[in-house]
Amino acid sequence: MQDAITAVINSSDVQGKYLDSSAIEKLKGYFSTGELRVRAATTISANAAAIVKEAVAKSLLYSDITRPGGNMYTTRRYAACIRDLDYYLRYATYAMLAGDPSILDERVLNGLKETYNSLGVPIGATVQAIQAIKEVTASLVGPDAGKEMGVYLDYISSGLS
Ligand SMILES: CCC1=C(C)/C(=C/C2=NC(=C\c3[nH]c(/C=C4\NC(=O)[C@H](C)[C@H]4CC)c(C)c3CCC(=O)O)/C(CCC(=O)O)=C2C)NC1=O
Repeated sequence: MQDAITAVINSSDVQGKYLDSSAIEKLKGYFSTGELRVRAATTISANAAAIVKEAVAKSLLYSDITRPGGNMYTTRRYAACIRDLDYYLRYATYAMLAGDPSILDERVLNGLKETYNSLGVPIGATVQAIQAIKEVTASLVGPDAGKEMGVYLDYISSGLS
């Protein structure tokens, strides 16, 4: 896993140089939003179950997916779906704190699309639910932190698509 600081240092190290002005700007941007990130992560973790529940209500409930024959039908599969959405929210929060998406590639997206395809989990509906999480989260943490969370929730969405 990488974060905004190691990303900047690694790329300077590869070139055998001290940090140049664009690297310094990246670090400044990261440090100046540090408090925002920590505050958003605290709010999200205190409200995670409610965020997922509201996102599911906005995107999946009362659709064919929750009826017999749908991939969320039966309590076991419904629970698996909620659990997956909770993973996406939690890992997006980690990535937002780190200011870097690499943890998403390593722990979430690796092999996920293949798993979903082999189990018949609908990717379009999953992406809709992730987009609903993005909206609900932004309304809770405010536009600046919401935008930052959006970067990582979009990263998961495009990794699945
Ligand atoms: C932390 C990283 C991580 C991820 C991301 C993860 C995902 C993941 N989701 C799974 C299943 C599943 N995922 C879903 C999800 C959904 N079905 C729908 O119709 C909805 C659109 C959607 C929710 C938004 C369902 C229903 C299953 C069970 C499918 C089945 O067994 O038939 C499985 C198969 C094994 C299992 O059932 O636990 C994995 C590995 N596991 C991990 O360890």
